[in-house]
Amino acid sequence: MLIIICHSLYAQNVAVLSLDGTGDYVEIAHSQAFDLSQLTLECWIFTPVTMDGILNDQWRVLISKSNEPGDPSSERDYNFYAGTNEDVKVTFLHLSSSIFGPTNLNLPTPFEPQTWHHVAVSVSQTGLHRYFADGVELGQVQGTSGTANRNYSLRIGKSDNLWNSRIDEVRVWNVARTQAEIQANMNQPLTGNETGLVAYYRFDQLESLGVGGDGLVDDVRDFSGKGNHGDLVGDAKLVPATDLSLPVELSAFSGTMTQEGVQLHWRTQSETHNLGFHIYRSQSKAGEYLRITPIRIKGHGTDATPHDYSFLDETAEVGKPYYYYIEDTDFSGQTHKSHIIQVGAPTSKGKIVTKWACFRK
Ligand SMILES: [Ca+2]
Ligand SMILES: [Ca+2]
Repeated sequence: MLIIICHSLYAQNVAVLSLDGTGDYVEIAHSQAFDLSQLTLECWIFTPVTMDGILNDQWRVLISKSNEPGDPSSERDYNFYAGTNEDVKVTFLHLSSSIFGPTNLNLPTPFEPQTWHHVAVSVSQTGLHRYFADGVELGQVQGTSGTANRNYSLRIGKSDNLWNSRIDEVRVWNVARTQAEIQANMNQPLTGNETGLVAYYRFDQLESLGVGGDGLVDDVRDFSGKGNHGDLVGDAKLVPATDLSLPVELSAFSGTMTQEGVQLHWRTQSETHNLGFHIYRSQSKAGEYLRITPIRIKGHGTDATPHDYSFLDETAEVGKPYYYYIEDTDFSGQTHKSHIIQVGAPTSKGKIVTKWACFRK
């Protein structure tokens, strides 16, 4: 039986970068390490809840290396965007580049506002663009080959528009990473010694590293060891990874099909005013989801220590695929949904495969 339990970054994560969309970003001086002929850009994003401060058809930049907005011609080594629609769902990922050519790909399922997701784009030496969302490849687009060679700063959260939400674990690589490589470490911190890593920002604490010449404790360390430290600009700040105004931080959610039904397990990293949980199930990812818990599974109120929970879905039939999410309710009655996991049907060899999804709610 194959069971993969996804442990999110939460276990080690202290803080994340928070940007309000009105002049906040992180500035990293140009370095030759950023003159790339192939690359991978990746980060975790907490999808925005409003459209405030957003220009240019709701394309929001996550990581950029380009000239200033308003300069006569748009010179972009590589700008990685998340695209949103009017519902403030993230619907596509986009790389705008004067070097590698602009490409974008749609998400099959848009990201809901105020949910954490991992996003990545890679460009190979031949200009092949690959996009990934939560470790799943969205597709490939052929661009052009070339080498980024301008001296513009690398910026997190700013180019011709600004990201107005949280972002974490920003990584820049000088290689086109594969899906397997992205999946292997998207949910855990890097050591910093990984081959091809040229910049890595954890945003867990501010330091005084002399960046920007301001002498302030407003610098973010580059954990790649390449010395590409960054400087906070504007109101950019670090906020606790736990401060998301949600009652529960879920660090694992998995399901296993057994002869007795589907055994669900989840772990909370901390809870705040948490009344408890209901489980919803569907036979297709798009729904309709129906509640399967007859009574609410009691939470632990407010508690900063992890708790494990389980529920056996006895009505699930062996061999059928099922989709589940957890809904938690706080003391004020507000509810929040987790992401969806799929619990699969037996394979031809008779083994049971469990797929998982993970998140940092
Ligand atoms: Ca962090
Ligand atoms: Ca500084």
